[in-house]
Amino acid sequence: MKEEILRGLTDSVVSGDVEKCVQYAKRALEAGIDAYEAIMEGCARGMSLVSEKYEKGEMYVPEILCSAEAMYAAMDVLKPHLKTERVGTPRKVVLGVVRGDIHDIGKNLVKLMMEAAGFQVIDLGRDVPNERFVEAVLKEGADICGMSALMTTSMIFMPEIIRELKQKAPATITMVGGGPLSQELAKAYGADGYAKDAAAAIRVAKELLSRRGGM
Ligand code: B1M
Repeated sequence: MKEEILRGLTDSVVSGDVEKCVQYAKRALEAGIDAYEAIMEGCARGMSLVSEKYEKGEMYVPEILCSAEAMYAAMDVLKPHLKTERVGTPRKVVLGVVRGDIHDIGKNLVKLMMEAAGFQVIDLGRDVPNERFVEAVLKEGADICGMSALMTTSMIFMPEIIRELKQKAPATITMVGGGPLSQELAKAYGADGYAKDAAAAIRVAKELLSRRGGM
C-alpha cells in the first residue's frame, strides 16, 4: 500500500499529472505516510527521474515544467503536515540561486525541507546578483548562506560571493549545492559545506552549526 502510493506520487510527477499527484498526496496522508517521506521518496524521486529522462532525450522542456507543477501541487498538500522540528532559536538561512541561473526547482525543495527542519529561510529567489546575497546576510544576521547553481556558467559566481562573505560576515557558514557542484569543487570554492540533495542539505547545515557551537 505504502509503496504503491509513493510510486503513484513518483509516476504522477513524471507524467506531470497535477490532479493525480494531488490525489496521491491526499492518499499518502490518509494512509498515515509521513509527509517528509512522501515528498522525498515520492515527489523528489519523481523529479530526479525527470532530470535523468531529460538527459537521455526522453523528455522535453514543456513536459519538465508540467512535472514541476505536479510536484508543487503535491507539496502544497503535504507541506502543512510536515513535522516541523523546533530548534531553540530558529537559525536563519539566506538561500538563493546564483546570478544568471533560473533553475529553482531544486532550491525550492531545499527551502521546503529546511523549513520543515526548523530553519527560518530567507528566499532570495533565482538569478540573484552576488551583492544581494551579501546584503541579505548582513541585514538578516544570517547563520548560513546557501547558494544553488545548476549551470557551469553560473556556479563560477559562488567563489566571489564566498570571498566577499568571508570578509564581511566571517561567522556566516557558506553552503553550496546543485547539479554541477561536488565536494571537491565546494572545497576549491572555499565553501564550508556541500550537499548533494535536500536531505543532505539539512544534515550538513546541522553539522556545521554544531561545529560552530550553535545548534
Ligand atoms: Co535547464 N539546464 N536550462 N532548464 N535544466 C540543465 C541544468 C542542464 C544540465 C541540461 C543539459 O543541458 N544537460 C543544462 C546546464 C548545462 C551547464 O551546466 N551549462 C541546462 C541548460 C543549458 C539550460 C538553458 C541554458 C537552456 C537554453 O535555454 N538553451 C536554460 C538556462 C536558463 C537560465 O538559467 N538562464 C535552461 C532552462 C531550463 C528551464 C527553464 C526549461 C527549466 C528550469 C525551470 C525551473 O527551475 N524553474 C530547466 C530544467 C528543468 C533543467 C533540468 C532538465 C532539470 C533541473 C531540475 O529541476 N532538476 C536540468 C538537467 C538536469 O539537472 N539533469 C537542466 C530537479 C531538481 C529537484 O534537482 O535542481 O539538481 P536539482 O536540485 C537538487 C540538488 O541539486 C540539490 O538538492 C536539490 C533537491 O534534491 N541542490 C542543493 C540544489 N541546490 C542546492 C543547494 C544546496 C544544497 C543542495 O545548498 C545551498
